[in-house]
Amino acid sequence: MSKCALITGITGQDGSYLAEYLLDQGYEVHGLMRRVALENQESRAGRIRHIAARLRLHSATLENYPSVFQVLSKQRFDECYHLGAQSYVTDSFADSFTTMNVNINGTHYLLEGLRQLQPACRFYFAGSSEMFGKAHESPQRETTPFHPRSPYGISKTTGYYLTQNYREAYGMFCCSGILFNHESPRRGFEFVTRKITNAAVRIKLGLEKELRLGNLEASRDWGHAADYVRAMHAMLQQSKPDDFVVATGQTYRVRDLCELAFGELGLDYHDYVRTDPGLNRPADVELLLGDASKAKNQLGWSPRYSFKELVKEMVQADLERNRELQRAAD
Ligand code: NAP
Ligand code: G4F
Repeated sequence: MSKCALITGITGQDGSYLAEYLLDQGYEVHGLMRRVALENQESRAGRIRHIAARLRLHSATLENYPSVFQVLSKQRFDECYHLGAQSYVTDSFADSFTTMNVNINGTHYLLEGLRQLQPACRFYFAGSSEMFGKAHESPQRETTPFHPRSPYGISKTTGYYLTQNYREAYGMFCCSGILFNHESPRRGFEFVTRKITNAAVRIKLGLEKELRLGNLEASRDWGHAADYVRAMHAMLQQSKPDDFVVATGQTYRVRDLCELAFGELGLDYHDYVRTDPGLNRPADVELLLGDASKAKNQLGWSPRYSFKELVKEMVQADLERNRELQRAAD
């Protein structure tokens, strides 16, 4: 019989790649999706439109227990991938209370709902390298102490400890993936990779003149989302629940990303990128670099995409999309 999985955050970048991956593995895939007030519902859930007919979507929010409870009451799941979150660090400073509510309480509601209704369901929590924050050592691994630098980082650290506590206190199969930054052509436009690839393309096409960015010296360990969802799945196939760092082991500055993305289009980023102090965060994470040896050794996981391939794919996808928009406007 095929396995049944629930994905929270199925409309997001990772949710869409994970849904595709699980469908390919023969899973029955369910997703939790909240209602949003859009004039045109066609533009809703664009990342999963191509697979929507194969998914079972449940209307719910992570913001209250009854909403989560009603989804868990009507369907039995073998695995639950909890990806739903307010995931944008900048916004977590602007609206820390929503971030805390969705990311901490949402995780707690789901864990408690599973404990009450489906304690055998395996649980994946989307932890983050933002938990390391002002990192105490480099590279960061599973044993590196946490030092979060944003409301988002604090919320994810709390989610990590909730997940650990449900594993230790109730014997549930609960895992946290401590994932470093991962991107793709489906990345939201507010994140720095997509902001850069899209702007570089629009400058190349004569649609924009410059790109304003904040901290160009911040370094991140950037991988591809399609690689990282394989690690999430592998964690829940282990004989024992555990936590894993997922990263490429290479770090680049935002500045390096600009050079590569603009260079892909034959442009020199110095001519177009302007720094804007208004885009700096109250506290930033300066350097992230992950050591994924444990995931490599125990899960047999390693990334397939290089940083260069990732940036190239994102630039090409933005080029095609912007050209299509131009054609449609003509
Ligand atoms: P994303 O694209 O921002 O997707 C977030 C998802 O959460 C969306 O489906 C969103 O739904 C949903 N969501 C937000 N608030 C919700 C609520 N109140 N109720 C129900 N659903 C809600 O994020 P992502 O990049 O795919 O990341 C997936 C998870 O991994 C997140 O938890 C993120 O914090 C974590 N993470 C990401 C990275 C990374 O580099 N991408 C690294 C480490 C950890 P809507 O479509 O309705 O907004
Ligand atoms: O792309 P970012 O917004 O990603 P950030 O803050 O690293 O968070 C992402 O990765 C985390 C994993 O480590 C996830 F948990 C989280 O959900 C999210 O997916 O910013 C990356 C860096 C930062 O240092 C930021 O200050 O880029 C710097 N940056 C410089 N100028 C900018 C900008 N970031 C954004 N978003 N926009 C700018 O204009």
